[in-house]
Amino acid sequence: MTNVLESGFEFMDANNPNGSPKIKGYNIINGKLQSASNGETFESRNPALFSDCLGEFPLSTKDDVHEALNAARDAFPSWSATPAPTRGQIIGNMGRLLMQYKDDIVRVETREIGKTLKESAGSVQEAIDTCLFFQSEGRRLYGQTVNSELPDKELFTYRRPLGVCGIINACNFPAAVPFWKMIPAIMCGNTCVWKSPQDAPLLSFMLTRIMHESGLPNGVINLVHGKGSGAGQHLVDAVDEGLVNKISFTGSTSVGKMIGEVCGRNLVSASLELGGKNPLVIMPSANMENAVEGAYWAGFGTAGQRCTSLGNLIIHEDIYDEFIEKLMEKVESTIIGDSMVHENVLYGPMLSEKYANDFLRDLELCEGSGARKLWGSGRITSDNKPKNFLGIPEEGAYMWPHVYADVTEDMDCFHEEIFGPAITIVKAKDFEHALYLANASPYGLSSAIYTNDRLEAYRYKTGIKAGMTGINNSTTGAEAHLPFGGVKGSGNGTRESGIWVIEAYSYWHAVNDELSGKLQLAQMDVEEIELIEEKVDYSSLA
Ligand code: UN1
Repeated sequence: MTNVLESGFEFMDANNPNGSPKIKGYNIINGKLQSASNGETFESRNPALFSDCLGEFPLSTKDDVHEALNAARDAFPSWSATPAPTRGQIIGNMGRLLMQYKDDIVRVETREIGKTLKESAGSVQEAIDTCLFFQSEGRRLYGQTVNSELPDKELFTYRRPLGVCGIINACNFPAAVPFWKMIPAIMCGNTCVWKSPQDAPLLSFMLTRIMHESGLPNGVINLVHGKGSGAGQHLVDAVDEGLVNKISFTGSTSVGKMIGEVCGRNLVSASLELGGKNPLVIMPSANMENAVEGAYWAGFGTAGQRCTSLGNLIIHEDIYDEFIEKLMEKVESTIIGDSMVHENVLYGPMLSEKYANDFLRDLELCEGSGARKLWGSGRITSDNKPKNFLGIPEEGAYMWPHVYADVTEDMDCFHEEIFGPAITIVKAKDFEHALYLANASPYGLSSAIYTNDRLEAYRYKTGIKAGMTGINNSTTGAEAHLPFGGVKGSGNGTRESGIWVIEAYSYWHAVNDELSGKLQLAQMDVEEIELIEEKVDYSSLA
């Protein structure tokens, strides 16, 4: 078994277009490159160009996951005893290396999941920002000194790590989201087993290698590749076996609920960042051009594949037709294609063929709902393509942008998340109705309103049930130092990012130090102070 830093990348024979490389990828367990115990592999393919195979990766077995968990457990005592500022220094090194390799990481992200280069750069920057933020949190992992009710006694609080964390993320932000999880986890002194997203194993392999280059000791982060229903499930099952102290998951609400149940019955902490049907309200006082731009980006940027992407576009009836007309001009001229080849593309392919199939299935909710379809025709093919599609559609998994108007609350497509380029438009009678509609889906992740009425903006932010709200902004675009997460069907109330995420990866330890040399009983040995009540008439002063 080779140490991760002792070898370069292993390239395989490939018939890739333009001679792009195909690599043999490995799990990284205790700093060693490892294949699956049964030798099985899966491929990672470029969704913009299926003929481009990025590499083969281990289809990890239960034994592999257990080996990774054991490595994380063995590494825990010495990592958690490493001073937090030193852990922070290693995290700072990670940020600096990400900056150094940023261009390459960005290109791999675009090649592996098809996001535009600009958006991949955003995702990598979010990972960098996270490292830079938590670098100095290592010097601030404060506890408190607390007064005791007894003399000659001191009380303290300390943040303690939880232990071994299982990390499972979706592939749409393959640099930002795992860093949102693992950076605070290791900053607090935990160790991790990371199940990489099945559709982004190369990027995950690259990032784990960079983490080791930063000076991270072996076993602190262990990477296993594979399927959600394979390695991912084995990692969750290990909670029942007492091998995991924390699961952090970003993905669908149904899988999140299953993980929450397993963690709940074992009293194991779970961070669950799940789906959204994010509402965006447009009021008549809004700056129309700005609002159209925000709605268009929220709906179709990233091909609608963010958990914060626009779901229900809720438009006040006075501007309904005008707004839709302006929006449709943009939608109809959307530039779609492979961002590695073409410039000014708004969005590329779906993240993978699986996401393409799931999207087409979800679209049926809209198709059969009675909503008025304004635009969109499923999968893009040579015979069925929008005017600004660039390239050969059959080479990848490309979708039309879809717009459904006159959606009402009784339709399934009002309530269900559609992960892809599709928005559902709802008409609101007035502000109260718009707010009601914004709260009527089962989710509560992101939300937004365009208005120039300050009272409306205030009422929206106080009345909406959501973890995040944009005022005169789109539903997407969280920053690395603000709390990220949702309520209702969007999560279990835990947060990622900023100082708030530290709660999710540490527990509070209260320590009391009795210096008096005797047993003093709290509550019982506390000196009681008598009330001295004088018969004074204060009303005579009034
Ligand atoms: C996600 O889709 O899981 O706020 C994360 C945003 C991004 C992160 C999205 N910064 O849209």
